[in-house]
Amino acid sequence: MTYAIIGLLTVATLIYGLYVIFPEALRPSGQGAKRWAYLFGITLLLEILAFAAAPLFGWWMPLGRSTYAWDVDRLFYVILAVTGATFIGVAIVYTYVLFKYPAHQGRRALYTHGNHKLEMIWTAIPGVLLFLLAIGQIPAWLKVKMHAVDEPSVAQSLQVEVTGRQWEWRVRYPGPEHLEVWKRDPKSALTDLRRKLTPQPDDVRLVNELHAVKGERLLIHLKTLDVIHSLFLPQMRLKQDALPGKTILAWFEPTEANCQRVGDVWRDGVRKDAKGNWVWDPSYVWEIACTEFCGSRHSLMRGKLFVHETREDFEAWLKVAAAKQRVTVPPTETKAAGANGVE
Ligand SMILES: [Cu+2]
Repeated sequence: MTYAIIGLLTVATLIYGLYVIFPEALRPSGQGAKRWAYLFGITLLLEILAFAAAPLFGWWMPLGRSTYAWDVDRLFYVILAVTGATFIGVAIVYTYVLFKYPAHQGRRALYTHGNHKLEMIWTAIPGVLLFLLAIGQIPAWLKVKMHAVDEPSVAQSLQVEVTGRQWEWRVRYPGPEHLEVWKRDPKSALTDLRRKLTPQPDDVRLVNELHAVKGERLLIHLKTLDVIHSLFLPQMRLKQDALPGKTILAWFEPTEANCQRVGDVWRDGVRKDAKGNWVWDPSYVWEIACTEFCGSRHSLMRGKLFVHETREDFEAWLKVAAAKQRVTVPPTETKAAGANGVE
């Protein structure tokens, strides 16, 4: 099916390319030739079929797994309906006109250039549609972009700093003791939020790995060290640009977990089945991507999102991660391993 569609698209592109290079070759040879009407009609039909079949082949967005996912999706579907209906309507009229009025000796085309009434109509209709969409998106925007940053809500949230650089995501969590301080003194969590999570010696640092807790808000202080990057968590429906010189606060709250502890590592790509057992499911591998073309290795700028089932599981992971980064390799061992490549 994929190959069939790619093949058809290639043929269509080739035909169009030939027409551009040799316009005479495809021009209707006689009176009343309708080949263009057929070409555009068939193309439209194939497009509608491909659109209808896409979800069956999994060519669609991943399911949303955050509290505001549906607000974003609803907006997407409304805009898709408006633009889709417009596209199909225009294409049908276009094909009909090609079919009804092919080249005919002695018939003159109708010129509408400078027709005020027509121009008013085709300016007013998109204007009204865009205005309605602009108003309709406000609730979703407010929900995603405006955060309640009062003391009780921040004390119950996790905070993390995510820094984009060419070409990786650097992630910094407060250490386990730091989290204990937040529990004892909720005000300090708010202070840390306002100070954009000032770096501390016991911070836990990771690369291309983001951890969150199911049912808990994760507040992200998003930065970049060099150019503009864009943090994209498809399953969370979070997409936020990182701008040089700015720390931008973003957030999401996952509604499902996707990782499980196995010894001292956490395995992602798992979900809980009806009986409460973890089962492997590739659709639960949740990628972090950069969606701003940021240089030659932009496509390698990807990571993984781990959502823990409980806060306890997250804290257990944080302790393991903190212990791991404190391990230093004694110099003798380094020498024996020939790590510097001289020995
Ligand atoms: Cu990037």
